[in-house]
Amino acid sequence: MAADRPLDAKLYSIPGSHPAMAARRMLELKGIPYKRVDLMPVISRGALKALRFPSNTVPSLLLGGKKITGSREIAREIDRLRPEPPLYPTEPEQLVAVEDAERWGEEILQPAVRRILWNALKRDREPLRTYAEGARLGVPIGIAVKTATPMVAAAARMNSADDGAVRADLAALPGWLRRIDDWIADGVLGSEPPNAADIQIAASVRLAMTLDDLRQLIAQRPAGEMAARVIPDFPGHAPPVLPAAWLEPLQQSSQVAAGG
Ligand SMILES: N[C@@H](CCC(=O)N[C@@H](CS)C(=O)NCC(=O)O)C(=O)O
Repeated sequence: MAADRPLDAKLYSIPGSHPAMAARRMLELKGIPYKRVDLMPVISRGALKALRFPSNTVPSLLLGGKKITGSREIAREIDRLRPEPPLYPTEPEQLVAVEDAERWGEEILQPAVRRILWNALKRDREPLRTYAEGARLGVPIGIAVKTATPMVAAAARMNSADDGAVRADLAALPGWLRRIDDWIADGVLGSEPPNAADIQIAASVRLAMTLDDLRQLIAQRPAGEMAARVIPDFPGHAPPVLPAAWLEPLQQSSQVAAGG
């Protein structure tokens, strides 16, 4: 039976990468053993290009001899090769809802959380070492952090993590969290075992919760609880560093949600 065929998997990741964490959880959920290769941000692009993956971002996965790039593409290929437990519902209306939520998670939430993190790391690169916990980067992490300033600047620039964009992301975050809470209430998200949209969205919410600036404002609501359940451990911890004024919309919305 195809489901029982041993699968050879090698996952290319970057420390702190939330879509790579999503791919890890999917592989774990399906019981597919994998080898993880940790790459340094920015440098990863050249490495993945040289390895001839379809694109130069992580997650990239070598699975059963096939090269796949992208968290949504990986979800589909893993589900095709290992159907149980399913990552997508079979009922057509539910499938559309889960695929819509998954796409939104990848296209809207995921890049926003990436921008927020790089903006925070640009202000203080010291927490980088915590995101690299357990990673094998080929250089001692102390040296990597000490020499990280140009890499962080390049990553922030490549991801458009400028102040204007990140302030706008933080202003939009309350609405995005409400949308996730609503999906949970409607049963689109929050299934057990998690579906592809749960994992895609949980990875971003969980990464946001590694920032002290955001964790308390997210953790108590359904979106935060779902993220912690789907991804119990996400290495990384960034002390407060974002301007207080940028966090006001989120603070106000969490007071409203708490009835304060
Ligand atoms: N939307 C893509 C995200 C790909 C992506 O931007 N990954 C980041 C890490 S979170 C990356 O590879 N960054 C390295 C770079 O752009 O140099 C997915 O879900 O797979």
